[in-house]
Amino acid sequence: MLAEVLKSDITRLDVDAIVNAANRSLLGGGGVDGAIHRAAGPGLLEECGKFGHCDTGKAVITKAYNLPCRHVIHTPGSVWRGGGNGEAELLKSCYMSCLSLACDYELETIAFPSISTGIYGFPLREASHIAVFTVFSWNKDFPRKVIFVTFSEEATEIYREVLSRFNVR
Ligand code: AR6
Repeated sequence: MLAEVLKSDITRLDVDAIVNAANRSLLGGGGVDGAIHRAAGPGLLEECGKFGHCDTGKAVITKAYNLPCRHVIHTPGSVWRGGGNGEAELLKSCYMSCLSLACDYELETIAFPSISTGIYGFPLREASHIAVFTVFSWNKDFPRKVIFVTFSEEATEIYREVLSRFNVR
């Protein structure tokens, strides 16, 4: 698996799929979800509405409308409630569900934001370990490359440090 950390607004990336840190209604919100819906335009909301909802830890795939990427994979992340309520397992499940869709659709490159670490309050360091470990445990043919998209200096440093332990070439 090829993997890199990129500090960027995920809506600007021209990749096969970007992941949206959504909520179970799939009807948009703040954070990266709001940015993705704003940049994609109303077609995305209309398509999301057809799913009804999506459980925490699962994922759905849509078209990308006005975004430069080809698909958007929407996954409702786990809400942090202190750590003893299955939050880590659910966050891992988010990454697995997205990777599984990328595999089904034979997507080469997928970009993840740091799911659950904004409004949902998941501690960044623990979330980055789950993200990187889950991606490197994935051993199917697709995706071939994962981009961990960070939005702050702190997240960028943490992800680079965690990734450097796996990316020994
Ligand atoms: N590009 C890349 N990363 C971003 C961007 C962006 N444009 N904007 C924010 N981030 P959050 P959550 C980072 O709050 O915690 C929404 O209302 C941000 O710095 O977007 O999973 C949904 O509808 C943080 O590290 O998602 C849900 O209700 C990470 O993305 C709820 O928020 C995730 O922060 C989901 O909360």
